[in-house]
Parts: sequence; structure tokens; C-alpha cells
Amino acid sequence: MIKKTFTAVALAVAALLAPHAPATAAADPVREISGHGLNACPRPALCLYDDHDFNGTKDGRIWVITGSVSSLQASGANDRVTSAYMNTPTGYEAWTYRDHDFGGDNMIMYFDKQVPNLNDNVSLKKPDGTQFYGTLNDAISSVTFYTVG
Ligand SMILES: [Ca+2]
Repeated sequence: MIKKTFTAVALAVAALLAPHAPATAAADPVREISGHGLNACPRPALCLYDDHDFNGTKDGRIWVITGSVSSLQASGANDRVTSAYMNTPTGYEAWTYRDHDFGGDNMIMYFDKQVPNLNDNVSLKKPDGTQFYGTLNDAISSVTFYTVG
């Protein structure tokens, strides 16, 4: 009798949890593709490349961002990105952050912005909004991606 009740409860819990799984998968804001160059980046998206100059002339890892992600750890992109391309029309913005959970120094990406090498000094902002020039190579850990206006 106890076992039967337990099974019924387990089935009820499974039924409650099941509808959430497909929604999570469909909303995944990061996917990885292999390629090189600006043309490899789908639109609209922020593309984060494993190597400088958008992976140069050889195919490599590209993480395609289409929504905000609080940690790039699960996608394998954490602290790896060396170049970035914002392949969107106007009306999109993306902020790339040094730390997880949208923390630390950040770099703002807007339509058609290309950053071929994050070893070079780029315009960054501290969490308090102070602007400075610094590098963000192999450092990006979280990203916001959204439409504005
Ligand atoms: Ca980091």
C-alpha cells in the first residue's frame, strides 16, 4: 500500500516537471557552431569566437548568443573568447561581462560592431559605470542580449 502510494506521488511529480523541460531547451540563449569569419555568424546574434580575427582562416568554435546568459560555463565558452562580432541591425544591444552573473568590467556591443582581438585595448566600463581602456581576452563569463527602444 505504501509502495503504491509512493509510485502515484512519483508519477504526479513527474507529470508536473515534464512540461518545463522543452521550454528550457527552446529558450537556450547560447549555441555553438564551427566556422570562421564574419559570414559564419548568423543574424541577428552576437558571435563570440574562440580565436582572434574571428577565428582567422580556419574553422573554430563560435558561440552564437541570442539571449542573456548568466554563465558561459555550461556552453564551454567561459574565459575563452578572443574576438566578437555583433551581427544585428540597430535596436539590439549586448553587454559582455568579465564575471558570471553580469558582474565585473563590461564591454558594450551594438549593431555591426567588430572586435577582432580582445588582447587589444577596448573601451570597457567598470561596474560603477566608469569608462576605461583595457583588455578582455579569455575573460568573458556572462552576456546580456536584448532589444532596445
Ligand atoms: Ca571571467
